[in-house]
Amino acid sequence: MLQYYTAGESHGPALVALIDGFPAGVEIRQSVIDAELRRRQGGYGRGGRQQIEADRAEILSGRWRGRTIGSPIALLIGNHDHVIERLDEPASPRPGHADLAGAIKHLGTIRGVLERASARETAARVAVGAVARQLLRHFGIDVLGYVLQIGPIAIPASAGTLVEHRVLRDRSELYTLDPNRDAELKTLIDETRERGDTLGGIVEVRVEGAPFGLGSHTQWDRKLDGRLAQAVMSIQAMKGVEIGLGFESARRPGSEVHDPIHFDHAAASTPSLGFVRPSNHAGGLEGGMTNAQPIVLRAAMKPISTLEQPLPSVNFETLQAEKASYQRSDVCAVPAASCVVENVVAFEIARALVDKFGGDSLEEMLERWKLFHQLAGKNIKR
Ligand code: EPS
Repeated sequence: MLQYYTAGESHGPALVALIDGFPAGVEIRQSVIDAELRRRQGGYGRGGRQQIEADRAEILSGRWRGRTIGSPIALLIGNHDHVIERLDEPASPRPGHADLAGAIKHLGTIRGVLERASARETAARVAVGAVARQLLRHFGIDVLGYVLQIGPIAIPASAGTLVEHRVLRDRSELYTLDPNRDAELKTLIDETRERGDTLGGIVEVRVEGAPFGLGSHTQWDRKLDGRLAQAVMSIQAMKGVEIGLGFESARRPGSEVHDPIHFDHAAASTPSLGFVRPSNHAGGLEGGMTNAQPIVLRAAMKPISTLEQPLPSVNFETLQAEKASYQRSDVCAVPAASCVVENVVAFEIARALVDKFGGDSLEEMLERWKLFHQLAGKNIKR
């Protein structure tokens, strides 16, 4: 099974990720990982920390002559702001952060919790996803994340291919699909900063090229929609995840929710095997499995909980009312979150791909991929 863990504190020496179960024979380029890490650090609205860091991932193991060898892949991202031993204990927990619940849970300190709860950890998750997508590309699977909303301003996704949308996204400082509206969003972020406040938003991720049958209908923990929701919800500051029509599907009758099934002989040799759908309200997942349509997932991010104009809290020693602690933070990290969600989704797709076509090597996976499509084609003509 493909899996990963991360370790590291926000102001410790480094973040570390360990990927296990990755097939052999996949070319892994550090430049691909570093490009994703750079993108995560960017986006208008970031705070002072990103001026200090220049994230890059060192590949410590699992690769020989540029290709994976089937052994665990260890990644190391150094922290320039390695000052943990000089940092004090914050006086009061921040509403919305892990501070209060974590310090009580561990019979410990706020510092001991916030260092690990910090969204700095998402750098390690992005690096892991950037390794996973280097496997996905061999199967023609592409993943793109972008911002749909910041605070009250929605920037809807227009029609277009993933390639077209990537060009637009990369032209926007807010990672939306409409760079012409950047000025409006930047004004919103600037005004919010002046008030000492923060902003959340909604991001969307689209996956194209996934075949039929990733995930499973047979057991709760193998359903891919469930796995995606868990993986995305676990990202710092996420408060909602929806797939396809999501919550809107609860408001419509079945006839306006479910995607009709047609057959087009001309598409029989594509991953859809000829089963075309005029709509994709299911967001590419039916019964916990991919249905060869694009996977569409949205995530809602709450505003960053470290406020320059802090909310009421309680001093942890005196138990007297006191404003929450503030050092520095981002005003809006929604663009960065779109990069994190994109890479977290990429990893879950790679994991489901290894579950279905798994083997010890890329070569073996590719053979099984081909065989599955041959057999599935034959099976429908039974
Ligand atoms: C982050 C690094 C952190 C925060 C932010 C994300 O750095 P520092 O705490 O040194 O400013 O900027 O973390 C949070 C939003 C949070 O709530 O902890 C990063 O690298 O993404």
